[in-house]
Amino acid sequence: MGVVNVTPDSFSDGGRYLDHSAAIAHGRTLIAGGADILDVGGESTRPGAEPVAEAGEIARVVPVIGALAEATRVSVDTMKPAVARAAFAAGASMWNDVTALRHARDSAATAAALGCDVVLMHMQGEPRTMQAAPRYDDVVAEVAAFLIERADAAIAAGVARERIWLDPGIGFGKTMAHNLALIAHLDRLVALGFPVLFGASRKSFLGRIDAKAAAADDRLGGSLAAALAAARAGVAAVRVHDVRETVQALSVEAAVGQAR
Ligand code: HH2
Repeated sequence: MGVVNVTPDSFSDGGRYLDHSAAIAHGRTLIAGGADILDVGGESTRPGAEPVAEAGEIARVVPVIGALAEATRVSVDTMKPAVARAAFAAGASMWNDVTALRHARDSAATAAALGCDVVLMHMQGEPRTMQAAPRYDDVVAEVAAFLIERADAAIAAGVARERIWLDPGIGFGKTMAHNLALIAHLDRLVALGFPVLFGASRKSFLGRIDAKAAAADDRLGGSLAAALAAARAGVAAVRVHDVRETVQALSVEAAVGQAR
């Protein structure tokens, strides 16, 4: 899954693709690089990000989705049901919700009505404050329990079980130790029986492991290492900024696996 951020403030590429034609061109580059899905978002969820009004978010993503959905499968990265509905009308077929359908009272009913694949992501707290003091007794068990609870809630609201994806939400209300524990035990989330989406691309904990990677776009090596670890654990998809490089790394990993 390739990331297309139509935002001024995303943590690694904010402002680069705010212009619709730049975002569409970037999406086409990611498709050429081997992306199977494009995740188009119009609101940053980085720590401290300012919320975006519904109409503004729709105006950012809908023209981009309309152009890219002709070429590939498109997911919309939004917490707002109205944005998801507009994205679907424009051709999206997957809803990536970092709030796991908790943002609005009609989130789950909207996902059920759209009949779409839906990604339920774990987050402790909310984007503005989530990195202030994340706390868990057992991060892997708590994330797994949360995701199962949200999957059950979605199913109770009418979302088909086979439409549900789970995501540990790397970096969303988590310290470096929490992120590493989740990556080390991703197999326990895969064992829950839903496809798992995993996103560590360019995230700040990679820059804590390698102090020379202070800038987000200096974190390609770490992003690839995390994607490979996730692939080995059996995730269904990795959400990345650097599609071409990730496809190459995953292809080599798969080729080595076949030679065993
Ligand atoms: N990470 C980001 C945004 N959306 N969705 C899912 N399901 N999983 C993730 O790990 C995830 C996500 C953060 O990355 P990015 O979109 O590049 O940054 P920003 O939120 O600043 O736009």
